[in-house]
Amino acid sequence: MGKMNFCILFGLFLFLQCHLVVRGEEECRLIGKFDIHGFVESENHELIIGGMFPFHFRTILTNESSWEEPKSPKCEGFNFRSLRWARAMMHAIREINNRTDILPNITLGYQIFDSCFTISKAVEGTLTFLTGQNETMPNFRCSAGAPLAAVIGAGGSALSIATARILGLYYFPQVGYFSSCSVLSDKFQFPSFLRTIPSDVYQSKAMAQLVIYFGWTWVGTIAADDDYGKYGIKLFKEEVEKVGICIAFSETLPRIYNKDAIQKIVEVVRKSTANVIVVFSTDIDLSALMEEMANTNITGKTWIASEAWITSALIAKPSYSHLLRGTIGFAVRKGNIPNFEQFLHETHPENTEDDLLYEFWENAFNCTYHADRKALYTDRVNDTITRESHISSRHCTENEKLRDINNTYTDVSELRITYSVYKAVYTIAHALHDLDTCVAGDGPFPSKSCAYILDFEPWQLMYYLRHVKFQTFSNESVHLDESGDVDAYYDILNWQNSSDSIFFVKIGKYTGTASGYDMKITNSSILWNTENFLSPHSV
Ligand code: TCR
Repeated sequence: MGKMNFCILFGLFLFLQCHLVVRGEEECRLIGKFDIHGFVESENHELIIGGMFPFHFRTILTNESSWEEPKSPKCEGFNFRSLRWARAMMHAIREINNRTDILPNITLGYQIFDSCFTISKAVEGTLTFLTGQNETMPNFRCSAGAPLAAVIGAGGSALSIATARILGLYYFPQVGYFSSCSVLSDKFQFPSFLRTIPSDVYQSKAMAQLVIYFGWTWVGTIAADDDYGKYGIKLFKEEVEKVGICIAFSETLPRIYNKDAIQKIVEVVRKSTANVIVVFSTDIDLSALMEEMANTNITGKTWIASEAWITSALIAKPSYSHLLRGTIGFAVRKGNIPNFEQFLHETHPENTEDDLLYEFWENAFNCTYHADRKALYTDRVNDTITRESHISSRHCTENEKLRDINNTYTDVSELRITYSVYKAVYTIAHALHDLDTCVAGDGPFPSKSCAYILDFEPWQLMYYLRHVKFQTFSNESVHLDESGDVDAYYDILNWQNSSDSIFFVKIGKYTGTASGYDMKITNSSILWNTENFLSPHSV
């Protein structure tokens, strides 16, 4: 299947390229209008790092007519958490530019696109990176005013899989911050993909070990209908079935909202005698089910969470706490990012030209920017996103302050994916630094030569990325194995609640390597969602 996808994409890409070149000779026009939303800081920079983040939750289906020029679909549903991730990339780049020990003579810039959690948008962004926006031939040297060194992203595994097939053709470095699917370790299929989040091989095994540890032998599973959910739950099932644990039910979340399908899952959960339910999904895909579940009287279930929803504010809502307290799950390593909180608080739309920040402000403060205050913004918004209908018509004033509100964007209590983004930027910066400090006559390339920082080939940077080794401010040592993966480490968290909030308590940890694993759990710290507050029976 993988090979076939690859051929299709490659074929499509060649076709598009030919099409563009032929037309380009006469009139130099692009087919389709790809207006991509994001952040750019690329002037007066020697090198650019590309980034892709899901600033919106989805694209909107439109009734495209075949007699009109194709347009990129609009996006909707602003994702505060993802803005924090992107700001971590900008913060890391700013920090590296101020450091004298990493790339002292090079200033890095960035170009960041919105993937809208959608494969087509991510592919669009990738082509934009490679073609240099209005160039009709792949030419990443002209991407954004300075050569593009590497790309961070694309986001979820399905998006990274699609984009890695294109970038892989050029052996162009791509560093994933939360694409955790096990297939991405396959260097035959994804030769230039590396990541700073562990492969889900370890998480699926860790979940299986957790179920075995508590002696549960009858569990239900729910998975998102994407590569992440499907691969993750498949591996989990294989692991538990080896030791005779039975799967009570196995449900798939609908990709596009569908009330009937959701209600069917609710009924399956209600009727099942399994009290332990393993859920491999992102928070976004899971939210509709939890909303429906919270309206029922189902209690006494213990939910096992995959990393993508374990600390999500979208799911850890106080109004769901009767249902979800007691949840246990895995979270990737938490890290410290110096001065990041302050950097987040400096955010203000009027300090920048970035229209995404206007949209953020309107969503965060439930106010509308006056049209003539930012005419450009309004035009762009109408073209690329849909204004949220829930936003009040109250005009934004000068007085809104991020410190006055409780927003996921400024919440720095669980910097996990954010820290993974930060590490991805540092991984690239250290590799570039190593490339830059190569000594001629002692280099890794033919005749012991070196690459030149202002004019290197993507595969030359790949060499350095694969050998990178550095220490973060949290004293974590980062290096990538031959599959481009990091070692697996997870905190095991348990959801406990006070009257008006859910908090995440660390009850153990899990480390995994190719040769084995180590899991430590402190049973006495766990809060169970059962009547007698003891571990549930699920046999
Ligand atoms: N890997 C998922 C996506 C994902 C995610 C997240 C999305 C992960 N963690 C946190 C939102 C929030 C882990 C994937 O598709 O690979």
